[in-house]
Amino acid sequence: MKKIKTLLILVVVAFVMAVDGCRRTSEMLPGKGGGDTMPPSEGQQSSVDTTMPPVVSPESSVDTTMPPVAPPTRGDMVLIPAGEFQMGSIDADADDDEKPVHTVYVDAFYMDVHEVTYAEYKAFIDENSQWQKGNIQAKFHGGQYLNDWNGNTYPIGKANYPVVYVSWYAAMEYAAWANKRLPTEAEWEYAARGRLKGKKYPWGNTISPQNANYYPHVGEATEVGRYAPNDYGLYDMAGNVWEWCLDEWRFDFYADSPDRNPLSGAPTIKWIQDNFQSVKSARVLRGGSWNSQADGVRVASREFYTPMLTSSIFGFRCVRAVTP
Ligand SMILES: [Ca+2]
Repeated sequence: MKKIKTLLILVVVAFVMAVDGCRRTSEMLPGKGGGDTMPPSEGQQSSVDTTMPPVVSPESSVDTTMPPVAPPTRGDMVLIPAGEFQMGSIDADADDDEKPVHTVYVDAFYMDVHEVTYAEYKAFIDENSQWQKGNIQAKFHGGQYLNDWNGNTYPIGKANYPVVYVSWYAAMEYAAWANKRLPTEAEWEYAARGRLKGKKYPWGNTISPQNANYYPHVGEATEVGRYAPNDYGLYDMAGNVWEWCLDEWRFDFYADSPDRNPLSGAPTIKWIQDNFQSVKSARVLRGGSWNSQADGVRVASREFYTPMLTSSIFGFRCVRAVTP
């Protein structure tokens, strides 16, 4: 069912992109999202904080034994130690593409504690004019890139909200600029599980509006870090905005994926980093959004879209290798 549904969605997306430049994409996003709610329109501000977010060196943020006691500073990362986990799910809400559950080992990596924010993204486009709203190449977005920005100015009051309307290409370019990269799908799920074994969510098996931003409780994205982090200190791994991953989406990837550092669609991470501008195949998204029902924000839930797609529910966060 999931495969049929998603293939149909891709066909429809491709058709619309051909007909009207993909202007309607956010109105037909995943059925898991629980509705076609469009985000409220935002006012624009004339001046914003363009200060670069502080970059915390990996060496200074390796203590992951305790979760942060205060909201993280923008730019913070935490160490996700190497280890094995059971990837996928067979719980009652699991889709077929989450099976079989299989053992995966991932190397250690650093991960952004929160989704990339508007303020962080602005620092990127201020230094990289070719990725500004008026300059980005058409092939790198689906027609709504930075749709809620006024030129290079993000919506008023949204500095610490997750940036949205960013394509996979834009997320890849941002990550390279930040000396980071997007997570693999396996890294993302391993980190989201937060040392828990076999649980549905980053904190356990039940969910309430106090745990995360998911449908229909808030109706729009919230400031990053508003909800409690998981045991690694990662915020909003369930809900708020979907997060682009490196991998090419394959329905049956789990049936034959490598058991160490799996990656779909490329021989190496470096290959994707070096060739991402020529990538055409669908990319994985994880974590669900403010527009996803509870089953869509489970740690094992998988979604995918063309890398051009921009939407009010799609954002990202980055990771960095421990040893470059
Ligand atoms: Ca998220």
